[in-house]
Amino acid sequence: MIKSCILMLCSVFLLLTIETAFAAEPGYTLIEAYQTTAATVDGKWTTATEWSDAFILPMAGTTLGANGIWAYKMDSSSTYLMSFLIESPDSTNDATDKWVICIDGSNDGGTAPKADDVKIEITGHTTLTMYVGTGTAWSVIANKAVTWKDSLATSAYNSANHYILELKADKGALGDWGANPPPHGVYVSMYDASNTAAGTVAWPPTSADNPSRYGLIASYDATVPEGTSIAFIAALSTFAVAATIFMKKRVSLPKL
Ligand SMILES: [Ca+2]
Ligand SMILES: [Ca+2]
Repeated sequence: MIKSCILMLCSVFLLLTIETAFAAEPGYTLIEAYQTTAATVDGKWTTATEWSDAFILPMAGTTLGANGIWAYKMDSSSTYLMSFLIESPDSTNDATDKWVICIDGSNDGGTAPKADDVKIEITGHTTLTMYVGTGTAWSVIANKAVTWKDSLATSAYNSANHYILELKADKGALGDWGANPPPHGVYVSMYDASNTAAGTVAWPPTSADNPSRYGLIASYDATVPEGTSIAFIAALSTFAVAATIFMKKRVSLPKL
């Protein structure tokens, strides 16, 4: 028990150190899970366990459910494909519905997007636009081999028909930061034009235009045993995040 407590405190300290060093939005942290199953980009859970090997977070609040979730995992086998899943409660096809994923590749923050920051924006369920930072704003660039699909489907998190996005992006092609391991800044959002009261629902609830307040992919983890779900319940508490990482790491720690 004493060893466990020491390890827990070390994990918390390490995470707090990481967050301080990289100035990410406090409490919005995940780790890069290495996949055991390759996702099929078809806008739905192709199998019941397609995303069970990913790090899964609530889009808002602390509950994984119908209000929205997102998930991230990595295929490091050859092309460093980042795979993303976002589920929105949205069920209406509007021309200005929007998905956004931003990556701060070098995780160097800044209050405006820089050359190592990319924004992937999908509008109206039809059109992908990609941007790179200029130092002061976003500039449109050609799609860097990002593949995506969204569709109306059900899932274990929402039994009603709702929009589900699946997207893959090759780290090595996205930006000049290359296929480096984390840390990376990350921001994801969804917007339903039929629900303007909700507005843009984002993780973290900040701005795509301000990398210094993105969330943080703090590190990577290749120790997830095959078939083990690492679905994450509560993202808002730094200590909960640290505890979760501790619980995962504990599997592979040598006995003291
Ligand atoms: Ca799928
Ligand atoms: Ca909509």
